[in-house]
This record gives sequence, structure tokens and C-alpha cells, in this order.
Amino acid sequence: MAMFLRAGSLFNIQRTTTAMQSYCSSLTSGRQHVNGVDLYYEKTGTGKHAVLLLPGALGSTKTDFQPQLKSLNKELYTVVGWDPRGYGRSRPPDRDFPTDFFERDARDAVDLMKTLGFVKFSLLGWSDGGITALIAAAMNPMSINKMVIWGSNAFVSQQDLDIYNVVRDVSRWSAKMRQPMEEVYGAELFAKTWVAWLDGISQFAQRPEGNICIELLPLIRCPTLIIHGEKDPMVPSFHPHFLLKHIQGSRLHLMPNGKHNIHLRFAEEFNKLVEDFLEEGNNN
Ligand code: TYC
Repeated sequence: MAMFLRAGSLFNIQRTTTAMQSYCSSLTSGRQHVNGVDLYYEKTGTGKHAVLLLPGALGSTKTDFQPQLKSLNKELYTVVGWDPRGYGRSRPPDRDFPTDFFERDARDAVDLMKTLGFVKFSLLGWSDGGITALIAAAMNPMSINKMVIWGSNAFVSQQDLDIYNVVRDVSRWSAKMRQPMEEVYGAELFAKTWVAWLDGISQFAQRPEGNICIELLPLIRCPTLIIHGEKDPMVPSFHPHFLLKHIQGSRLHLMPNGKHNIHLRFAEEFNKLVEDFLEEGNNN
């Protein structure tokens, strides 16, 4: 494993910067008061199938989802991107990581969509956003249409802890990797919040089986597509296989050359996969 645990290669996630914002001409943004905080969101498209994009750790619509906001079919979908509380433009408050932070994000995400007037919607969740999506789908079966998750995990293993350690020190990340996050948070707050996230996610390893949301997986009723980059150095492939086994009727699509950021690096292929899945059965 040590071979691929160099921080440089691990952090080959290219998060996008502001430049692409201008492509999204029909994009609207706003803040909605939900559960005591003002949540920032962006919305595009006029389709009747509502889709919520859930970003990864410290992520935001700006850093994580520009190719999806730009290119997912605008006639078929109304796409909403949100910044979870304490992330991106949903600040203040500063982010904290109590043991129930994923449950809190799941509640915020569903309540945001309901407040925006969506009764039933699909979830596209990356990494931590995928964990949030799993919990949201399990807890709100009547509200969730379909779900796509990638780079996600339902538990934290020793191998995961080893990887967290390698990426702990952000000063060892490449400038290319650090920059989008530093643009959002400033260097100091980014470094501080990243360590807080690592401590927050590591606390699950203290639980039996490193449990984050294992017991919720059998409650998921919506059609679920799991996507995984076979070269993902951050999330070992036993995670998607575990999800596949425990989510009823779910499907796993492997992308042989994909790493952790498949939706950014292979955006066109990824978006097509997602659209095909969302259109299947035409039950929008
Ligand atoms: N879960 C993180 C995310 O939401 C990705 C990540 C995985 C970060 C493993 C570090 O060691 C790590 N993008």
C-alpha cells in the first residue's frame, strides 16, 4: 500500500475554480434558512426530475460540481448544488464535527430541498456527500427517487486511518490541490478545518466495525448506482463492494482509469452514466 500513499498522488483531486461559473448562464443561487443556519445553494435546469448534488469533505458547489451544474441535461433535470453547513458559502457557522455530523448534513440536505419546494428528488453524492446521501435515503424513503454515490464508505477501517494520516498535513499537498480550497476558506481556516475533519472522521474507527451508517444500508429502498474509480487511492475498493452487498438491488459500475475525482476528470462519461441511470424505467 505504501507505494501509492504519497500525498502528491493521493491528492490528485482536481477541484474546479471560479472560471467555469460563467458557463452556467441559467444558474441561480441563494441562501435558505434551514435548521437554524443559512444554507447556500445553486440551481439550474427546468426539468421535472429534481437532483441534489452533495459535495465531499469541505467541498462546495464551486469546488466540486461545476461539470455537473454545467452539463447535466437542463430540460430533464432541475439540479441543485448545496454547501453543507460550515462549508463553502454556508458560513458562518464555522464547521464542527460532532459524532452525528453526517446525520446532521442528511437532515439539512433533505430539509433544504423540501424548503425549496421539492417533494421527491434524486441524490448524487461524492465521497462524504455519498455518506450523507446514504443516510438521507435510508431515513427518508418516500422523498428520494434515485441515488448515485461514488468514492463513499459506510465504515472506517485501519486502512482508512492510515490514508487519513498520509494526507493530514495540507502543507504537503501540491499547490494545485490546495489552491481551490484555500480560495474558499483562506489558508489558515482550510488547514484547521481539514484537521478537524480528519479527527471527526477518525472517531468512527472507535465504534464497533468502524461503523458510520452500516445499519442504515438495508433500509435504503431507492434504485442505487454505486460508481467507483478502480485507481482511487483514497477509498479502497472494499468500500463500494460492501455497499453493493448491503444495499438492496444496488449496482456497481467500475471505471478502470478513475481515481477519486471521476466526476471531474471524466465528467462527460460520468454525466452520461448518471443520466442513463436516472432515465432508466422512465419513472421520473
Ligand atoms: N471522504 C473525503 C471526501 O469527502 C475524501 C477522503 C478520503 C479524504 C480518504 C481523505 O484519507 C482520505 N472527499
